[in-house]
Amino acid sequence: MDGVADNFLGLPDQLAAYETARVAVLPVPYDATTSYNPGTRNGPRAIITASQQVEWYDTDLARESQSCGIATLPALEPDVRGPAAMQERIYRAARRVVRDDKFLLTLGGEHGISTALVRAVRSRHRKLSVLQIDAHADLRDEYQGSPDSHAAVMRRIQQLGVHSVGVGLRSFSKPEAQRIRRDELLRFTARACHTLPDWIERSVDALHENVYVTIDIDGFDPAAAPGTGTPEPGGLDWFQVTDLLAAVARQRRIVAADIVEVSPTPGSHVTEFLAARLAYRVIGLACPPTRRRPAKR
Ligand SMILES: [Mn+2]
Repeated sequence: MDGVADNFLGLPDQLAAYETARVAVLPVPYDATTSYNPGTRNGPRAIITASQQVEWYDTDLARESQSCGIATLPALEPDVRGPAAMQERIYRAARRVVRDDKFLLTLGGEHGISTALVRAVRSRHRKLSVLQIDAHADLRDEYQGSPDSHAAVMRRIQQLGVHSVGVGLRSFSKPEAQRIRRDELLRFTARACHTLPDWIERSVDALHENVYVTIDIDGFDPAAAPGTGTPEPGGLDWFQVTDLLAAVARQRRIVAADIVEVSPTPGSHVTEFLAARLAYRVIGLACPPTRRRPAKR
């Protein structure tokens, strides 16, 4: 053996080739607007390295999911001209994948990248909702002078006219709380997720036919995912998040996803391993094995 290939899951060439893969993993090591602990630029690299230890057999799905083909794209370099130029660069890279009819899984990087990703996915998929898993509401008009800030990403997505549902929230400002009420946004706090028996059902019911899933890793409890810029106590656990995703996949179509705000911490690989397992689960849920197509005549 030549050793493990340096791509997502460490796949051999025939499963990692872009032309035939149903899934494209896009690393975006970008953290220009991270407010507290920069380091999410190291997220994609750490997640890909961790993914090479992930077992291909998914015990919950009771199948291997890598056979759909998963191509790992080159990391998207930051655009030195600033956040607006970076948004455009991300949009173009994502649009290419979406136009090629592949499932786009983006690894951040900071949460601000999701605006461009959602724009690209919306150009292909109508009836689109965004499902946000996050500790924060991210509904600020701007943050630290930047409209492209991670703390404003769900407001930007709202302004695109894209419907969204949020879960796991437990840290937001008074104006954000007022916006949630005034605009009648469906948002489940982490407390609600821990106490209401039907939060998953109600979340899925509210989603449109096609779903973009944006997972800020800080939606998880810091015990499960400590490596992130702004950890908040009282978060979701692995089974809450994966049960939610399974319910979405059963009743809607997950058309693309991102996992953002992973900030590797020296001495602990917990967060990037969780992110790698989660990315693989999302792929497995979104791209179930297809029946063999009839041979072309
Ligand atoms: Mn967050």
